[in-house]
Amino acid sequence: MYKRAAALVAAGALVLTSGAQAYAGPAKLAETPTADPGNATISIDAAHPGSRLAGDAVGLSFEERELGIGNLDASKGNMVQLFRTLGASNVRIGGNTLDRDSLWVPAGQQPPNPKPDWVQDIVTPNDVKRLRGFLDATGWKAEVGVNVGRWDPALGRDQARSLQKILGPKLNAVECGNEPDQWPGKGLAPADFDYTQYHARWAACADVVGSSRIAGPDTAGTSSSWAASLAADEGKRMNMLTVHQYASGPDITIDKMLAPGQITSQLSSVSANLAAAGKAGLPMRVDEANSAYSGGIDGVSNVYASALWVIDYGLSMAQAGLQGVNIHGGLGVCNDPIWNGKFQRYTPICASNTAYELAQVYQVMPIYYGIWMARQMGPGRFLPVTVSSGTNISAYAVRGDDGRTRIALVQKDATTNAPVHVSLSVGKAGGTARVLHMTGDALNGTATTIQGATVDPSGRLTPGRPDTARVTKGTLELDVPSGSATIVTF
Ligand code: BDP
Repeated sequence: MYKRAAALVAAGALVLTSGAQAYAGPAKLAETPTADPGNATISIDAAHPGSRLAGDAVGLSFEERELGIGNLDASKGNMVQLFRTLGASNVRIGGNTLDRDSLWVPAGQQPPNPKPDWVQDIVTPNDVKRLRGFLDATGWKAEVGVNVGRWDPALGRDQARSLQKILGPKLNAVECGNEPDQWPGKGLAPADFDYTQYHARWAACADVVGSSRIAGPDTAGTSSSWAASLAADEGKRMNMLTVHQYASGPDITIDKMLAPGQITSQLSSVSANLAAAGKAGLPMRVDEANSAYSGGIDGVSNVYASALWVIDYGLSMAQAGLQGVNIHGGLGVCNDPIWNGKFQRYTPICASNTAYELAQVYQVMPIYYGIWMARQMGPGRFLPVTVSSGTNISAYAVRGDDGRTRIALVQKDATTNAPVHVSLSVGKAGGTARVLHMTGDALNGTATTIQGATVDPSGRLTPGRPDTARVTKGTLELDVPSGSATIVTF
């Protein structure tokens, strides 16, 4: 049991009045008295809307490889519907397979014969056309990478131009390479590769992109200073600052992932980048994120607990001033290695067997439901929230652009604990609220439902009828299951 809901109090303290530059570092925890276990007192300050929750705040991220092997195809399977179910957002295509494995082959040219040893995937303008069809069908927009790790000026130019020409208004930005801070370890740069050398390579890519629709640097770590340096040096040629962040490495556990300090430490580790983005006038995304790098961890990344984590993560990052986060995944058979023997435990979407993988008929993992819940909160502006509870609960409030107020409660204790009684002061005298619950059988189980419903084979999610709760004298009283997420809308 937690002495106090640190993340919650922190969430309240972190509420910002303007964009990215406002986040000044980890919030100091307010000294709220410890409340009784099993209760939470939460109040919303409806009079002081703060930072913006963008409509596309929680998006997805996939590997370049998916283009090369023909995935994200609107003419097949149920992926279009799975994207529509989440609602139009931002998808980023890149990852290790961009620079390390993928060779761009321009229209009308043949792949070299024999192929260079490193080539695992060939990507052509036809693959980008397929992506355009997919974006048109889903209403999503994309950031897509150019191979800069293995820079070839002629191919780089053709790849950048093709992305712009084919994707047109569906292209948010071109990304010049993936995780350049790790290129030496992948044989893509000399051991002494530093920011100056990286900057020269980035500039060669930016020159051929020739527009200011560039996102970067997509550094692997948030601790690298390259993002801040690039924002300062090249902010005018960019339209987004991007870094990657995984909650942890192989040592992740459910307890660690859901501990109140987890979100505060993830927030503090992007704070320098966020400040640099703000200074350069750039929006910022963590455009590749998930619970644990190296494909995630079995029993943590692929279970219900990850759905609770992602709601907290996505909303807290947005509240701190990020435009959004992109949850990374790979489109193989669920829990099987998909390439280079690598597992994708963290992927939101995967296939139940090889036949379905080839037909592009997918199922969803628990984290998908968490993304769906977070997506219900926007677009709008965050409202300050204060929380006092003896349980591990966090809360976010948003005044929607549609005029409604939405409150997300993320209760992160074991599902076997007693329900938590929440008294919610909403700053509004009366009325009826709609209440939507995401529940699971166990934090370490896979069962996840929203108002009793799961995603059906066509990719649709039709939650059961929402519960209702009355606001009486400005307060709404409700019980939330332990280990659940709730969205209250009024
Ligand atoms: C990142 C890569 C991505 C990997 C991921 C991981 O960009 O391709 O799949 O790590 O380790 O560094 O899971």
